[in-house]
Amino acid sequence: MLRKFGKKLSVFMVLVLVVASLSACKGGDDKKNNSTGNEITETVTPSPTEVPATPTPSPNPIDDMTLKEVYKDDFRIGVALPIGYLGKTVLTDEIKSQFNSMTFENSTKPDAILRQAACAAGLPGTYTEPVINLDSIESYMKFAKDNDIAVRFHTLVWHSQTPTWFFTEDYSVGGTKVSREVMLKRLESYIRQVVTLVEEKYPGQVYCYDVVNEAIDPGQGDANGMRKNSLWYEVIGPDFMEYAFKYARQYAPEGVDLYYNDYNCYLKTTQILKALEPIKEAGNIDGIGMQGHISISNSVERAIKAPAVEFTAAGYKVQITELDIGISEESDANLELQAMKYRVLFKKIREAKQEGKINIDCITIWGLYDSASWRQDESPLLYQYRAGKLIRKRAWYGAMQDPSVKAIEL
Ligand code: 9MR
Repeated sequence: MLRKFGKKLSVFMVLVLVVASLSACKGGDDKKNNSTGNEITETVTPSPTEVPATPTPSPNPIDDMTLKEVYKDDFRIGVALPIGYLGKTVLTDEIKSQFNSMTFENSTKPDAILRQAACAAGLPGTYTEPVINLDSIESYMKFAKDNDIAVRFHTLVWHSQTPTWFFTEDYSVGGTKVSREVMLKRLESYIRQVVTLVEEKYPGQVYCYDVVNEAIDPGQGDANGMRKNSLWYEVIGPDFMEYAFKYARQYAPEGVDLYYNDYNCYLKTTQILKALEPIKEAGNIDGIGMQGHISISNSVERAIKAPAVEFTAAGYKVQITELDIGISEESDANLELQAMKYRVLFKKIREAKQEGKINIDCITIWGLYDSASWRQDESPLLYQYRAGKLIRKRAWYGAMQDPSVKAIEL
């Protein structure tokens, strides 16, 4: 009896020690980031050796479930896709079963839609009526429709992936910049044409637009924290964003949500809310998209949950629009830490949704598998693609709330 009790006590003591050492490692997460580029770089990462092994049971019942089922009462689950996956059933089968929202990773950005030769050749008729073309997304839109996958459109207005020739008199790269008035007309025309064409060709399929992407960068000296290294800012002025949302509201069908989308939102929450205030007052915005390019050493609470709660309190819908969680090196321990981070993130966001603290509509993973990711060196996604097979990583099990992945942050 006593021996039995002693045995129980020592198991208990071991557990206490593990928990104590885990909580002692917490807090490294908040070590400062730099905000260059779109990704968050950390100076401190948790030590992989502190991660206990968490084997997956075999067979694992989770294998027969899907992400969109697990979160069906809470939010959509999205994926960003490049052109080129259609026809590869190993990819499309998984996309169909797991996701109910998709974003084109690059194909709905202005540089993919605007047609320079036709713009230049059509002058003067095209001077304020640029030529656009959406043919490249045709088959994907059909795939999305056939499989009940709603589309979030990324992005109408951005300083990047928008050709410089779009801002010049003759649509040439080195041409003279047009006036503010002309650029406002081009902006109106671009938004009108794109939104109208999307609705005409694919009625009801796009459920939200990123109207403006990454326009706020408080480090650049603008009084309202607007990014200054942007041709939109340079040619139109800081109010280009208000006009973009005004036009988007004018042409988007009722019920289609209009989003402002940005990275590192937790480092500029106040500035984002301030810059969006007039747009909100005019009734021209519905939500804020938080990109979510983070690393295993970021705190979910600080980097994701806190700004999402604040945006919700200010009356916005919220989406995590470009989630990927990077690791510095692809070791088993790091992959496990990544799985834990995915688990904690999805868990915290779902709980906050259920408590009414975060009005979240969708979490989109920015890509399907690691080697196709823009951060491929950091293996940030839920799948690997090897020898023609799509393999679910521990990260997928974490996002699925598989109990074999610990729901703690190190
Ligand atoms: O993932 C996209 C990558 O394929 C492109 O090369 C890159 C070019 O700008 O854009 C990436 O997507 C970006 C997104 O549109 C906006 N937020 C940051 C994303 C990663 O750079």
